[in-house]
Amino acid sequence: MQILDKNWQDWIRDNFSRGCIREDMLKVMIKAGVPEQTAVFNLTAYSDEIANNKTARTNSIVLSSELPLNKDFQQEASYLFQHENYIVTKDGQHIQVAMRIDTPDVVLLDNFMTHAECDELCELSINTLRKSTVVDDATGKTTDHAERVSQGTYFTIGQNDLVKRIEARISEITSIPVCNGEGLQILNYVRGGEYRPHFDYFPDSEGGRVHTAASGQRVITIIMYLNDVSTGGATIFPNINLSIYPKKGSALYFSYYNSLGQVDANTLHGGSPVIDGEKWIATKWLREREYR
Ligand code: PD2
Ligand code: ZN
Repeated sequence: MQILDKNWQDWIRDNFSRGCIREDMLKVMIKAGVPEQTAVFNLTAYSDEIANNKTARTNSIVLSSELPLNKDFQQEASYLFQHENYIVTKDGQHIQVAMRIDTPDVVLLDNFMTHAECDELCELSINTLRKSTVVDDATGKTTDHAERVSQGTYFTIGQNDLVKRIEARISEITSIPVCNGEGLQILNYVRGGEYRPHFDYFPDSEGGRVHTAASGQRVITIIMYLNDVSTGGATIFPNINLSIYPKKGSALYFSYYNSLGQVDANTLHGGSPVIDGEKWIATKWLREREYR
């Protein structure tokens, strides 16, 4: 993505410092001939820089620049959600942007999947559920752990028509190619089941590097809620006091990197215990590069 010249950088800085509205600045830039995505990229890079300076002062967000990334993906993904209240996908799904937070980058999408699609995904996975595991940070190996009480299974990329449709929808809204996705994971929590707070990106450790060597880091998570849960089972972000309650068909999107390639530790998240009923979700993790 093109970094604009010094005149434009000065113009962006001056206008932000005068309190101008980002959308108005975008219009002026487009009118002056700057391609829209370039304008969005440069405006976002500047506002992220300000946000980082602010957060460094308040110390409320832990940022680390040790895990460099291709930044363009995140820009394009955020761009879509900033400008639309509704998204109609190519396959005709009417998705509603129900909630967004900019830092960390979290978006709740209603009606991401139809109820029939949710039911079909559960039915297709019920016979292959196995006890879930976690990745050991030190060794990179998967192990059983009390941190994660659920059963799960994976679909391979494009395993069936439904999985292909969901993957295409995710790719369309994030602008990240289908091939960068890990296989769709299905999780089923029964009463008492939980997933204690964790990061979805891999740590910068020997164990973490085992997982990032081929395809790079995870950059985005999308959790799709496949049923309504009677009590409990919210996805929680403890650092920012955010709880998202499962709603059949909705999807929670969050990305972990800002435009400078810094990871946001406020994406720490977990699945709180299911108190009554059960909980079904599908999780998609997207990588920097093709997933191999
Ligand atoms: O079940 C959840 O809400 C949840 C919470 C945290 C799922 C995941 N993480 C995950 O699949 O990574
Ligand atoms: Zn997670």
